[in-house]
Amino acid sequence: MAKKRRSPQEASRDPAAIALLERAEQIGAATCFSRADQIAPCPIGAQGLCCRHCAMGPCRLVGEVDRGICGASIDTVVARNFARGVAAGAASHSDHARDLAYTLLAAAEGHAPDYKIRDQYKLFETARWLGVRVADRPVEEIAREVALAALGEFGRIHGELAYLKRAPAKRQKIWHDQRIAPRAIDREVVDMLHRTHAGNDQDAEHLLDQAMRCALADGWGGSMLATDLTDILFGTPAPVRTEANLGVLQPDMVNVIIHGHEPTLSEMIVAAAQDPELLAYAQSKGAKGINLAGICCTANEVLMREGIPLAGNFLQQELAILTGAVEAMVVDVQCIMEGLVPLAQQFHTALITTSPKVRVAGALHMELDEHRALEVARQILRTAIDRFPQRREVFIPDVRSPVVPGFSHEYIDYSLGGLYRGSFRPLNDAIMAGRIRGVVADIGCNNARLCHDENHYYLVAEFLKNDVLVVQTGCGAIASAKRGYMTPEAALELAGPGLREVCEAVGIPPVLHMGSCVDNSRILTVLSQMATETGLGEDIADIPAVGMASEWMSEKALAIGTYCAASGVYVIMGGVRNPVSGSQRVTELISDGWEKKVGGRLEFLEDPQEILRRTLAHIDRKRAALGLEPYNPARWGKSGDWVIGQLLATPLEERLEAVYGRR
Ligand code: NFS
Ligand code: SF4
Repeated sequence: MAKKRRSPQEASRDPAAIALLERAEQIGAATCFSRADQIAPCPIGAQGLCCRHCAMGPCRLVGEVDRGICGASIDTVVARNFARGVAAGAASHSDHARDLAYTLLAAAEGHAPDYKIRDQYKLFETARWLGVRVADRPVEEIAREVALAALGEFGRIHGELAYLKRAPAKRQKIWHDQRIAPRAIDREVVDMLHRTHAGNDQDAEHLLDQAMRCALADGWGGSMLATDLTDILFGTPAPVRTEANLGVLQPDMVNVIIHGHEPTLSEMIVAAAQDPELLAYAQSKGAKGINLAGICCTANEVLMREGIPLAGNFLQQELAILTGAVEAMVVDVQCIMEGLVPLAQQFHTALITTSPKVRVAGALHMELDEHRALEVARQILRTAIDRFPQRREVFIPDVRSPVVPGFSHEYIDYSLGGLYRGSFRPLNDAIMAGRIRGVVADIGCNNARLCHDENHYYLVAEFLKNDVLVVQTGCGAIASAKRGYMTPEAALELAGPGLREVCEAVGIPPVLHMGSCVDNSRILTVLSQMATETGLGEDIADIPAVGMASEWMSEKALAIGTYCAASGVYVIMGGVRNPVSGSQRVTELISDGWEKKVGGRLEFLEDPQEILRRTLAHIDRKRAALGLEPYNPARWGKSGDWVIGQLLATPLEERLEAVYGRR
């Protein structure tokens, strides 16, 4: 059953994407957008009702059929499908962390000469959490032991993950009482796969408890380690100013897109792109220079630390190639569409895989070797430069926005403390006083079944109007970057009066880019620090905050949603159909059931207005539970700066609407 073909304007809210979708139609190129129009989602699988866990099946539990051949119930099948998704997501983030630990180990032992310890302070802090002695020892020795201790967390024999201690005491107690404190990262993933094998754990609630434990091993294990190890090797982010959207591609330069998730090779490419020899080589081929731009979370990693511009988010990977201006797209792991291959073949673009784990049939493979990483990066750039003379027609939409990313929790701490001395006190005070109504983390993906970026744009703008501070990572962050929401100036024009006062005082944008998807661990750290400061209760669940992935698509997003819920957060997965809707019981277990057990809940909601309504209601409920004054925007906004803000003739959001059309 083919669906109706969407127009470019129905498929995306981003003008650069719309222009390139029109281009795709002109030249008859297929993209994930056109394929989404062709393939209707299977209604049985979409509700979690199809089991393929053994070869007696697949069993499709519909109509009269309420058990599989083995007798598995609907609740079991739905819970198993969900839990396997969480395990895959947790495995992805965590395996990424493992590779960084090996890179740190190689650097510390002197086998990876191109990598250095760039942030010693972060190394010492990580050492303390992992129980590695710091005092008066050579940095390499500490780094080596930190890498080994990090690797130890994957197969820890006794006890539980070291980083659980970073959560508020009350949260740790909940995990212990519920017996969901993760023991070792690999163990929880393997345990989840084991339990979901045919004929094993067949109690939906018990399966879902393990899904929480497995997800926690990601959030407070794999992802948190990935963030720390990346900061140690490449530096802890601080604000930089750069640009976002496909308009960052340069018509007269060799354009190289770095796409995927791991910064290990892309950081080397950033270094190699400054090599005078390669610049001369590019010039010898008629190009003015080498221009790098990023897609997905590799983009976020090098954006946060090096200020490399963003080309776009998940649904823009194919569109980048459609510009005809990309000489090479270099990919590492995760979120890489195989659809890139046929498209790259229509152009002069070299699609280059680089991870030992990821090959794509039809792509060039140039594998990252840590012993000679910079040399591999140089070879990749030479390959890109060689393609430049083959370039034909170029179509780069003139669309880009300024962006100020780089908000690590350390930087937020510093920027607040810089004014008031110390920690998250000012943020807590602003929430307690009602200047900031609450906090929303809008994270996660794009989904080709939805209108690209629409939910992100709409929800973030609404939250700002309602004095809600927004923090973002992943492709949601890239959406806001492209939309112009991530500059301090945006606060003047978009934010409600209270939020605007705070942003002006501290000099931060009202939407904070906190990094890649593994950097959702930074959000856990911020929430933990807010909960341990006085005034907002004593646990993450007490804070007036909501997490959401308003256009989610990946299993990684399921893992993130689950570990946030298990950490006490109300989480909304937005856009597409509830993947556990086949079972009323599972739907209740992950919402009301989890709220009783762990204080957080997971809901799947398709309608963005409903997401907005429930988010604000939850924030107000949490405020009331803390005994805070009800949110009242009329109290704020009398400062001089605000009056100047009022004088700005047209608010930014209205100007954006004039360009992009009203929602
Ligand atoms: Ni997160 Fe980052 Fe984007 Fe979704 Fe994919 S890139 S890891 S999974 S699509 S946000
Ligand atoms: Fe069917 Fe049971 Fe096999 Fe699943 S595990 S495919 S429900 S027989």
